[in-house]
Amino acid sequence: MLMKMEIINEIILDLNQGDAGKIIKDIEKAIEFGIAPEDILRDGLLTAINLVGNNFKKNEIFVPEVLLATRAMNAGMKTLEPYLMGNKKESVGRVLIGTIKGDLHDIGKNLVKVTLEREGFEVRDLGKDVSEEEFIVASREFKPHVIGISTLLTSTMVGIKDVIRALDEAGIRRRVLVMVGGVPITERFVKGIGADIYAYDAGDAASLLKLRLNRAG
Ligand code: B1M
Repeated sequence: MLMKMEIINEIILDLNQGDAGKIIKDIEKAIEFGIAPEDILRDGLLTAINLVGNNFKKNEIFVPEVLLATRAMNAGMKTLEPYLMGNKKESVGRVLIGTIKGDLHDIGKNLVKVTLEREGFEVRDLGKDVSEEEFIVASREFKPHVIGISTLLTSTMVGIKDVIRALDEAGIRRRVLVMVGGVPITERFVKGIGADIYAYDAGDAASLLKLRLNRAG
């Protein structure tokens, strides 16, 4: 038990120090030790990035440190991804996902993507800073059942409304569900802009989509 906590604490430390090389080794060590990938994600990576977020808010660290931590987070997620994926199931629906125009935060969106894939969704990821035109072009090609939009900044929230308007004008809106998530998002905001689903986190996104698309777990 002590050993498990020691390895998890090492992972938290690696992320706080922005040590991408060491975090890969420590995650592999944790897997070898038999720690569940879900625990490594929740107790290690997510705990650590939340600590980084709090320190950033308190001005105890600044953008360069957050960027290093992000690099370590991405390296950690990449290492963990194959273990989180498990056995790929048959597609239960297509989801087009992206972070809204002007917003460069993508860790949460990436986590939603991995979680949905793990639950059997086919996901096309448009990345970050995605414009309404990019959502339209990709929707025409990929024909998603759901369009997922992420934002972490209050200043970019309004852009989601522009995507919904553009989808409407392109005649796509009535064929898709629009799911929105990210730190500043609320149920009320989602209703107000005419989106369909507010998902609090990645797990919530997967269960709500299964419910709405009527796909059994
Ligand atoms: Co920035 N940043 N950042 N940042 N950053 C926040 C968001 C902030 C809250 C920090 C703070 O002040 N406490 C603040 C926003 C304040 C606000 O708007 N009210 C902020 C700011 C101000 C900024 C800059 C403006 C800073 C500056 O330049 N002065 C700048 C903006 C750049 C831009 O986007 N144009 C900036 C830059 C950056 C970095 C580039 C350094 C880096 C991002 C790197 C990257 O993502 N590739 C960064 C980071 C890492 C953060 C914090 C510390 C961590 C975010 C994160 O990854 N969390 C963040 C502080 C915080 O959130 N507490 C902060 C972990 C992730 C797993 O959680 O993304 O919340 P999260 O995702 C969750 C849920 O929200 C949900 O599920 C996920 C988990 O299950 N979810 C969805 C997310 N998307 C979803 C979509 C869905 C469903 C659920 O469906 C489609």
